[in-house]
Amino acid sequence: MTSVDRSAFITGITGQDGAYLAQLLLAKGYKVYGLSPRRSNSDINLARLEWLGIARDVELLDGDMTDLSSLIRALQTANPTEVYNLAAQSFVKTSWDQPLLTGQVTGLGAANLLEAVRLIKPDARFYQASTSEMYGLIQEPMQSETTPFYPRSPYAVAKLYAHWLTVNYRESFGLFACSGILFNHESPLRGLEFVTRKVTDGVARIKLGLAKELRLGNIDAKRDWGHARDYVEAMWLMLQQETADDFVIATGRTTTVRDMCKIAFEAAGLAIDEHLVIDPAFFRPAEVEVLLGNPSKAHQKLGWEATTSLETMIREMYEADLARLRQLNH
Ligand code: NAP
Ligand code: F7E
Repeated sequence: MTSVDRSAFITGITGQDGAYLAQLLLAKGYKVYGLSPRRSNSDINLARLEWLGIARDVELLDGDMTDLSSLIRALQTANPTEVYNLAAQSFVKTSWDQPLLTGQVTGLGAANLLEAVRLIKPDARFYQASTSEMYGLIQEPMQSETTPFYPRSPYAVAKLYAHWLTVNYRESFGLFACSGILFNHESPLRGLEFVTRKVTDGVARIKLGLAKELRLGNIDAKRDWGHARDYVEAMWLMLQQETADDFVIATGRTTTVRDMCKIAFEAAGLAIDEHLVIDPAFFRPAEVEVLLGNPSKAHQKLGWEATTSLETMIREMYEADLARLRQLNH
């Protein structure tokens, strides 16, 4: 198949991963379609695609993960060779406040899309955005594809449903359906509510005299953080294999929120103790205390490994926030 024959349909194309994945696939010569749910502020919604300079290079198709008929129509129009399901209500804390919406978009939304693929384009290769949150209350110190799951939030429960449904459609209907169990990955395009971006944006504000303090919740939590640009490459690699399979994508290093913060404060030349405030409002009803992924299978079978250190990534995010805030406040 030549590159011009290859086309991709991405749900969640306006999100962090969707934007980087669209950029990667365009560079490989794909025709890229994206699902676009109705929003009142479509200009703001395209901000990530604009930031990467590709907003005009992708074709957006109206539709919503909760509306099966819209997914069927979008697939009929796109007729893609690859389908990437990245759409979700993806903020864990919100999932306790909106558990039903999270279930409908993040869980049943994946069922809608799998059904649409099965009906309209069963030979398309399918990628499901699964998550390390499914390990939750960890059952092994280092989590791999064989580690049992123990979800700790409505988000993780919804993702577990979508994960097993992906496996089930592969086994039941022979779909080329893969699940990438991705550990946390970040970038300057990360939503402001997630902890890394909240920290780099907050530190940049303090540096510019726009804020005095940074308020966080559980800074003892540990995460295995990588860069989104590296992780979308793994999504694509999974769909290029001879057989469909599931893969853990991680760095193999875990760091506390506190130590991640220190990197950002050091980049700004600021003293963390003078600005960091612990605020119980940011604690969660149930916490995932520690995550550490084992990416050996992805390394062996996909030839994939993370290339960006946490230090490099946090500095990149801090510099991007500093530049953005300087421009906004000029
Ligand atoms: P994100 O920035 O929150 O993007 C989520 C995307 O889903 C947005 O484009 C959003 O559209 C779209 N969406 C939300 N509700 C929708 C609906 N009802 N119908 C259609 N689209 C809808 O998430 P991300 O960080 O890029 O993550 C991508 C995927 O990977 C998500 O499924 C996430 O759960 C999963 N994941 C992420 C990580 C991570 O560390 N980033 C790790 C593991 C798995 P709007 O912009 O219009 O709201
Ligand atoms: O929290 C702690 C918080 O919101 C990380 C999503 O992409 O990755 C993400 O989920 C940790 C948690 O990401 C604050 O309690 C402390 O322990 O950045 P986060 P997450 O919950 O790990 C997974 C893999 C996904 O799949 C999700 O979609 O940081 N933390 N203080 C805080 N977190 C936030 N957001 N804000 C704080 O003030």
